Order: sequence, then C-alpha cells, then structure tokens
Amino acid sequence: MKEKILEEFRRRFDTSPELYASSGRINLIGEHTDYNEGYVFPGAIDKVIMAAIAPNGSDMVRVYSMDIGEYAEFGLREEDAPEQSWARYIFGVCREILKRGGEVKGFDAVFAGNVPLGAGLSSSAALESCFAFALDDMFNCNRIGKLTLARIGQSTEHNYCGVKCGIMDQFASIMGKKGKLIRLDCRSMDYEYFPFAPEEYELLLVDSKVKHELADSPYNKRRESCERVANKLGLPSLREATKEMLDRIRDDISAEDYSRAKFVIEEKERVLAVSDALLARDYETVGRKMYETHDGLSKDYEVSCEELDFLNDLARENRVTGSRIMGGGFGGCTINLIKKDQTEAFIAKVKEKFAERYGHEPAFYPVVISDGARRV
Ligand code: GAF
Repeated sequence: MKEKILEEFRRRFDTSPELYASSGRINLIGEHTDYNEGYVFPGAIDKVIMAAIAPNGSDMVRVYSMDIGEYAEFGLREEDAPEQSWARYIFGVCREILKRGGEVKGFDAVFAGNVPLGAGLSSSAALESCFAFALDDMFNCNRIGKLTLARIGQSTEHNYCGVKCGIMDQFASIMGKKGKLIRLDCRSMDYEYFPFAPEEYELLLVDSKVKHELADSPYNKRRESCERVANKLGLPSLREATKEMLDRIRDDISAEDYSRAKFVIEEKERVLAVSDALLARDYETVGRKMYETHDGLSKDYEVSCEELDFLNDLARENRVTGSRIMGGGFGGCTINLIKKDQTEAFIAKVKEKFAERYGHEPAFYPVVISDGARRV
C-alpha cells in the first residue's frame, strides 16, 4: 500500500511527502456505552488508512482518495466545505484543529486504506485519526495531545458528518497498542491497557456485508433516547443510573426508551464483569457476556438485523465461545471469541449456511490487535 500511495503522490505532486497511518478498531464489549459515559473495551487492528502528505505553501488542501478514485480541493475557511462526503472528514479535522487554536496550512495528500467500508470497523475514525495525527505532527510539533486528537475526530463526526458518536472509535484509533485492548472509562477518560493473547482462543470477525452508514441509521435516535431517560432521572448521563432507578420512572417514559436505557445499564456492568474475567483468564465468562450483549443489542437496543442475528445463531449452534454484533450495529460484523481449533470448521459452516440463505458468503477477518496512529 505504501509504495502504491507514494507512486500516486509523485504522479500528482512534485514534493516529498511524509507517510502516516491510523487504524480501524474492534470492540470486545461495551457497545453504545461511550456516549452514556460508561466503559468500552476496544483495540486498534491491523487494517489502516494510510496517507502521504506534504505542505504545499498555499492555503488550499488538495487530496486524492485512491480507493474512491476522486480528487477534492478546499480552502481552510468554514465556508469552503467540500461536497464529497469522504473529503468532509478531512475538512472537519482541519477546521476542528483551527477552532482549538492549532495550526493548519495548505497541504497535498494521497490516501488509501484496507479498512473495509461500512463494516463497523470505523474506517471513518481511522481517516480522521490519520489526518489529525499527521497535521499535529506536521504543523503543531505534536503539541496537541492525543486525547484532543481523538476529540478532534469525534467533533468532526458531530459537526461535519451528522453522526453524534461517542469517543470510542477515535480513541482506539489514536491510542491503540499492539497486542493490547484498552478499557476506557468514557467519563473520566482513564484507561488501562489489557494484554490480549489467549493461548487457546482467538477473535474472528464475520462481515455480513450488510452495509452500515451511521449517518443514515437511527444511531442518533438511540442517543436521544438515552439522553431523555437520563434527563428524567435528573442525571447528566446514564452512567449513574441503576435498574431500580429506571423501574421507578418506568410509567413516565416510553416503552422504547425504557428498553434502550435497560440495555445501557446492563452493558455497563458487563464490561466490568469482562475485565475481571479477562484478568482471571476466564474466557467462558467473557464469551457468555458477549452473547448477553448480542441479545440486548438485538432485542432491547434494536440495532441488529436479520443477517447479524443469523450469524449469532450459527455461532451458538457451533459452540463458539462468544459472539455478538460489533460497533454501532444495523449491519457490519459480528465479533467472535472462538477456540483456535474450531475456527476452520466454523468458517466452513458459516460460509455454507449463510450463502444458502442470503445468496452470498460473508467475509472473515481474523483480528490482529495493532498500533494506532503513527508516522510510517
Ligand atoms: C459507533 C460510534 F462511532 C461509537 O462512538 C460507539 O457509540 C459505537 O458505535 C457503539 O458502541 O462505532
């Protein structure tokens, strides 16, 4: 990928670029808890967005996306927003750096990636984090600070892409470390790296190929439900909410909001249970919690779809240790904790059964936990 990007850069521009990359992410458990100030458990993966970037001495940004095969250019003022949705991520990152008093000057860039699009692996966070990290390195002598870089990506989603996301994806993409998952407290932003390399088990993603686009999905509506319930409870977020508190206001809120909040309250507890189980190397418990999360996401939070529920059923039938929808939902991947000696047979079975029902095979990605944003 590196050579391909550099070659394209040389063809288009006559300067010497620096290369940067940032990663997609997985999340072991803790879904839709980030914007409720709960805990999440993500890690960066070995699928990246990579960009060659060089200052161009003007106040214009000129970018070529190799995967989309499109060129965009824009100025750095608010009113210069580009039309292409992919370019708005880069524009947003520039604007958010400038808003915080950072420096961004004109630059040329060519980028490409291997994070599958719309699969719930956060290709957009990888893109934002790659450019946020690069522009900090190039124009701000790395003064911005990693947490702020993650916030810059998150604000880009909020202000330029229409997704009111939490901080998990950008945090994982920026902070990821090889071989380590991160348990992040999304209220205090305290985090801890957990080594994850069980001898007997591995993580496998199964991509339903149902494309998910959070901007067009009811993702923001889920967030609104949670905020309504927190408001009713007189709390800043669902972080402090308990099942008892929720039951006390049950008659004052809609059945839908009740179910959404119930899921979040239960999910918060599951992340903590999984942390303890991981420390005790109790992978059976980790797996059981993943299935519980799937059920909650499917029935209470209602962010699953037929194909993902089918993949989850196949995992149960084949005695996979843990399996669940991963990420925002409405399509994309399941994440599976599976015994290494079962993986091959499980893949063969899923290919057959899924194709029989939906006419195409899913894709399979073994998870390799890797470093996050970096200069290459
Ligand atoms: C998406 C969002 F971007 C994250 O912030 C998070 O809410 C996730 O969905 C669900 O856990 O990836």
